Order: sequence, then structure tokens, then C-alpha cells
Amino acid sequence: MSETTGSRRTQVAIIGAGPAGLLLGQLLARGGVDALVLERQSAAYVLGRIRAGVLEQGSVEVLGEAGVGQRLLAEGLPHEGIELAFDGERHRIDLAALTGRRVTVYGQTEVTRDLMQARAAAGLRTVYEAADVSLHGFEGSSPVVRWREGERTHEVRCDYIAGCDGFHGVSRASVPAGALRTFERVYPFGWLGVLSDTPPVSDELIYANHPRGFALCSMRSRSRSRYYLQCALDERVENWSDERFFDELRSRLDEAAAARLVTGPSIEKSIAPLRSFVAEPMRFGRLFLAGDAAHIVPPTGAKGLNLAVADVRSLARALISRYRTGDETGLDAYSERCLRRVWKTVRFSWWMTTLMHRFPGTGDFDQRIQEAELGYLVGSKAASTALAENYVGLPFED
Ligand code: RFL
Ligand code: PHB
Repeated sequence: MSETTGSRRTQVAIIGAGPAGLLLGQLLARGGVDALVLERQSAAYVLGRIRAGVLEQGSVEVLGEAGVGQRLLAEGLPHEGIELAFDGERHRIDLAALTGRRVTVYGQTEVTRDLMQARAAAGLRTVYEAADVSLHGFEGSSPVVRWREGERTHEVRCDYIAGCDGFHGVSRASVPAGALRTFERVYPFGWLGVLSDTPPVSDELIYANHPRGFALCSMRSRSRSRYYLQCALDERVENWSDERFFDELRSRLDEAAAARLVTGPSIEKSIAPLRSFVAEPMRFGRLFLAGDAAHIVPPTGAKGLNLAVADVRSLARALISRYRTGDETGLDAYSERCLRRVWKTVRFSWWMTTLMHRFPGTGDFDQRIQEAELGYLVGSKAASTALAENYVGLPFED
């Protein structure tokens, strides 16, 4: 039997040290609210996950408010447009002209690194490699979180628990069955991603619709590229040499882009499944879900990380005002307010996924329909604006 060490107290126990958990910890600390962050993995493991790359302007602003905007401002790449490739040609969507806003290319790894450093510099504690995290008493007034470090079991008493532990985390799974309604769409394909130290094929991101399947040309810097190919769900990374990957990518691009593509050894290669998922509500008593713990979107619209930032912004504001003035209206409105934005974003990501990918079992008719919609999109200011408004990010509600 392992022994339980002395119980400690914090105001908010945050489960998960991904971008959602770390950003919440940072915003709360700046608002004078005490929090402890518990993470199942090591810090190195968390930093090794290659994920998102595009930040909405609103997300950049929130990271600035959290005091971690300096390197982002210096090294992030502002993008004022994206390119859509289909039927052998590329067309630019001028985000800045259509919306007055832009996005910033800055890797999720870098966001996480900045947040980790800010947390360490402020002397705030994160428990990494916290095993068997369990949540108790959140339906009442005194929640407790327990975990194991080696042989020792620890616990923290708190006022609130923030479940920021991603799609496979323990927080959502701790909610009593029946208290939660979930909505899900699993797509019949995945994304095979490659990171390489090669200059990006274009100054802007290219989203390509092609009869062989979707392709995306993204980047992390002027010398590091991130490329994705739509692949079958049962595809295996081992079957994709770098050469095969780049040959396939070239075949899905327009001639000019294919000719410009600079290839080089991959430094990361992985396959991600695509899914849309929403859990309602996002609050149970004193447990609040935020980020991927509550919802997942396919990466086509570059929205997952940005949604996590929007949730956390709202939760931090609500908690800070609860501690400052005792006012709980922000906490009471949290779930509904977030879900309005979540569903709009789920819709956008689903739409962009449907428009850009080749679905198994569909044929030339469906390809022509997609090309017709893309043609309309790039030719109509109204339709381009609708895409651009969503891509740069819908305004925060408060
Ligand atoms: P995370 O990043 O999954 O972090 C959750 C953390 O919780 C920990 N954890 C636990 N800790 C303690 N106890 C437990 N029982 C635990 N269970 C889990 C995990 O180890 C982890 O550290 O969720 P968070 O913070 O909500 O952040 C969400 C984002 O990571 C995610 O939405 C984005 O990466 C999605 N995404 C993209 N989003 C964008 O906004 N723009 C993009 O360009 C973009 N591209 C992408 C993406 C996701 C991708 N994949 C691999 C799914 C591209 C890809 C390929
Ligand atoms: C990325 O750079 O990883 C990225 C960019 C845009 C997306 C998805 C992923 O839509």
C-alpha cells in the first residue's frame, strides 16, 4: 500500500499541462489566483509533440495579456492570406483585406515552451509525471484531486478543478454517466504529417484539394516546413519513406508549387486521425472542462488550439472575478458561452474538411462539386469573406 502524504490546498487544481492548462495557470497567476498544475507526462514529452501551427489574432492577444507574447511577437510569422489550390491552380484568399485581421504562424511547441518558462520564472509549480490522477467531490463544495508520484500518493484540496487534460484525459471521464451529452463525427481518413528543415514551398499556407486527396503546405519558420497529406486510416508511417511522401505531395500540388518544392530529410513523421467531438455541458459542479478535454475539431481549419485559448480566456476571467468580488455569473455562463463559439468552430472545421478532402466511395461527380464550390468561393467576395472571418477567428463574446 502506498501512503498518502499531507494534504495541501490550492484555489484551482488544473489537470493537464498542454497549452490550455498552462495558459490558464498563467492567466490565473496574473489575476492573483493560486493554482497547481498536474501533468501525466514529462515536460520533455509534452514539448516533443508536434501539433498546431496557426494562431488567430485573438489568441496572440490573449498570449500577450498572459505575459508570454515577447518571443511570439519577435519570431512568429504574420500571415495576411492563405492559398487554395484546386483544378491545377492556386488562388489567394486575402485575409487582411477581407477582415482587417491576420493570423500568426508559431508552433504549439513554442507556445508551450514560453508558458513553461513563464511558469518556472514565476516560481509556480507544475507536477510532471503525476500518475493515476483522480478527481473527487466536485459535485459538492470541497473537491479533492489525488495522484501518485512514485510510491507516494498525494492530494490537493481546492475550490475548483479545471479539466485541461485533452481528449483522452481523466476529467471528462470522471463526470457521472448521464450528466454529459456527446456529439461525434469520425472522418474516414487521417493526416500524415512531416516536419523538415527545408524552406517552405510558398510564403503562405497552401490548402490543396486534389483527386488523389487533400494536401497542406505549412511551416514553422522560414527554414522549417510542415507538410500534411490526407491518408487512409489504416496507413502506417513505416510505409512512407521521405521520398514517397514528397513525391505524393508534389503530385497533389499545382505545377509551379511542385517545381518549387524543396525536399529534405524528415525530422518528424506521424499520422493523426480526424474527428469532430463536443461534450455538453462544459461544467459539472466545480469541475470545468476546457480545450480538447471538451471538444475536438479536425485540423483543417487550424482551430483546435485557438478554441482552447478562447475557453481558457473565458474561464480565467470568470474565476478571477469570482475571487475578486464573489460574483459567480461568469462561472455560471461559462459553458453556454463557450459552446456557442465551439459549435460555430466545429461547423467551420467540418465544412472545410468536407470541402477539401476526397471521401472514400465518392467519385468524379463529388470532385466536380467540390471544385465548383471552391471556384465560387474564390470568385465571390461574400463567400471569401465568410471563409476569411472564420479562419482569422470569430470575435470573443465579452
Ligand atoms: P492537449 O495539448 O492534448 O494537452 C492536454 C494535456 O493533458 C495531459 N493529460 C493528463 N494530465 C494528467 N492526468 C491525466 N489523466 C492526463 N491525461 C492527459 C496530456 O499529457 C497533455 O499534456 O490539450 P489542450 O491543452 O486542450 O490543447 C489543445 C491542442 O493541443 C489541440 O487542439 C491542437 O493541437 C489541435 N491542432 C491545431 N490547432 C490549431 O489551433 N491550429 C492548428 O494548426 C492545429 N493543427 C492540431 C493541428 C492537432 C493535430 N493533431 C496531432 C491532433 C495539427 C495536428 C496534426
Ligand atoms: C500546421 O502548421 O501544423 C497546421 C497549419 C494549418 C492547419 C493545420 C495544421 O490547418
